Amino acid sequence: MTFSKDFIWGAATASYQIEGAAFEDGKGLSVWDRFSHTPGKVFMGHTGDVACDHYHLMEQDLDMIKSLGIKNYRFSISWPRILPEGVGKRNEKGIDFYNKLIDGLLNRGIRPMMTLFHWDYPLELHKRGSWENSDSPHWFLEFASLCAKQFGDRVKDFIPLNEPACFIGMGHASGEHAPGLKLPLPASIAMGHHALKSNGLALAMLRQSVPGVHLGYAPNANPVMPFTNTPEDIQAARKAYFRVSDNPASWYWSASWWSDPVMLGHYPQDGLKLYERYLPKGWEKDMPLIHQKLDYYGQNIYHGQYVKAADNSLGYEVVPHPRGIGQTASGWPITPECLYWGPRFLYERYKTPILITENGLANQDTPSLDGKVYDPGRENYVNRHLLALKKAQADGTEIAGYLYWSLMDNFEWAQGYAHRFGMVYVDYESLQRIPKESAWWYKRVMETNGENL
Ligand code: GCO
Repeated sequence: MTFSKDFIWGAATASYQIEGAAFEDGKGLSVWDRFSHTPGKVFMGHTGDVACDHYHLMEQDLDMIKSLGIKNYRFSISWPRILPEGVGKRNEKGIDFYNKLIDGLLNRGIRPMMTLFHWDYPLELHKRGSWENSDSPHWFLEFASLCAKQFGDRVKDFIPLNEPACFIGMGHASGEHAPGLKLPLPASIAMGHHALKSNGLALAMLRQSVPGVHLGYAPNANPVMPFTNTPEDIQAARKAYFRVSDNPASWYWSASWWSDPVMLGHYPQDGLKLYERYLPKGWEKDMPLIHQKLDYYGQNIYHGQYVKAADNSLGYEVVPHPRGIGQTASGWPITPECLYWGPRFLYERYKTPILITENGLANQDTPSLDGKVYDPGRENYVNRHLLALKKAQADGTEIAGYLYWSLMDNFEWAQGYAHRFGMVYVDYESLQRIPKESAWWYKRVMETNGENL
């Protein structure tokens, strides 16, 4: 068995990471605009003010996407670009920008896959309490409805939320990301619930108002993988993957907390035991709304951790990575089997085709004297991860597709421009784009539907 005929091959980006034009054409501010301008928050004081300047270079980028053979392109909407204050008055120039992007994609035969929210939360709504405010799901619904109305005639793939674990946890609990808050548990857990409710409201609305829509989700949680293929180790890994952490400082790193409510209609039992008391009053009545049918269940997967069965209270123990394991330029271990076990365990639990909404690596890329950018490390990484995904499919896991993160080098959040995740190299001074050698290799993979792997 191989990848399905209608396998979704493509690449992904996010608005704040590539667009630039942060203060132009009526765009409102996001929490990232403020955070990146706060001294000490982002590597070397980098900001997304210009980023890849995709806002101005969009036509050229569209031609590039086409030339790279990318048929499915996942991008996100900057909420304050189209609703400068988050709700209320809309910004026509922002809406025009996305209309041109969508039309440009469709004219070139590329399917637009729209993430509604990839972290650039409107600063005005942040001031009103952001996700903690019980009105916030309705603010999100207003934004999502505007997107459905303006773009839903042409866009048929919507992913309302990207990685709630990160924008709630890293944004509002650990404070490493915008808006940089370190809130106590009751606040951050309530925020998480409101984010899930926002997701539910948006999904239900999109299902109703966009004919022929496909709906997804893009959470993240590093897969846990069995050290050996014994049933005991496999069960230990499954258990560890879906366990909710009892460490209050890292409660949000959990596959099940963010996905069981959406996919199964309830919070995981172990999580409720620990954190139910922090959920907002009346949370139970939101569960039917939070529980929505998805057409594909997305996951952003970059690396995983091995465990083996153990005779302790958890039933498993972490197996350290082998000495000298390959690492990406961001220090992440290279563990290709994460694209086997992650999808397999998620499919078993949620019974919905798996879309890899992000996978990729940061690499030390720099143009050579001949002007080309050689990145065999990226080819090796993607090749190995795709083989693992192919094996998962062969073993019965339904895989909807694979989107490489990222189309081009971009603003890597708190790491600024230090990490290059792109298939296309970006010179941030001249804004020149150079497809890396891996991009041409990936083009062949997509053309042959992975047959050449
Ligand atoms: C994500 C992030 C991306 C990152 C990528 C690499 O969805 O994880 O949203 O924006 O750039 O994951 O860290």
